[in-house]
Amino acid sequence: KHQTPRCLWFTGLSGSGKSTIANLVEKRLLAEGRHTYLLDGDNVRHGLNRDLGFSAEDRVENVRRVAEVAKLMVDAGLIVIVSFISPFRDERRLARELFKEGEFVEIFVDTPLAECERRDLKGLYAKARAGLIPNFTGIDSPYERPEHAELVLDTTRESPESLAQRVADRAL
Ligand code: GGZ
Repeated sequence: KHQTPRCLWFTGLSGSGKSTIANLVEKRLLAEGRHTYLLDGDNVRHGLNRDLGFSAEDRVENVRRVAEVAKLMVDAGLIVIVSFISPFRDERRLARELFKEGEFVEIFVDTPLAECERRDLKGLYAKARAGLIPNFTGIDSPYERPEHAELVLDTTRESPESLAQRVADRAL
């Protein structure tokens, strides 16, 4: 089936819903016969980037490598879905600059910190508040909100399914 290669780049806090929505987008695109690949912490931080932690420097390198891999996959014709906190504006700009006009779609999963912390699905915020996880994004490491995202998703007002449908529509 014909497809326009793209990079769907999710950014947002830990627990904002990036992975949930990204996985639903992939399902939706696969159901339409598209060829996709999902890059996220599970398949990247345990392999290619297992030498990297969560210092500002390591996050920048994490995101730089992910962007380069995404670029290769887009060149190979895939719709690449990228799901990392990617907290710094500069590194997201550098990622965008690797791609042709229109290929890079920045998707800000704009769940407020208070809501991520209230949900705390993995108990990480509680640990971070207790000082057990240093450099935790939103607690003692910054998250720079995107200013030019193509899509801003409000998970407090819309279901993951309907948000995923809106993202998938950008790639269909
Ligand atoms: C933020 C951390 C940290 C720290 C471990 N800060 O909710 P999760 O668990 O599954 O997603 C978070 C993930 C973030 O990794 P990324 O590669 O997306 O980050 S970045 O783009 O900034 O490089 C969280 C877990 O790793 N985690 N320690 N200190 N999140």
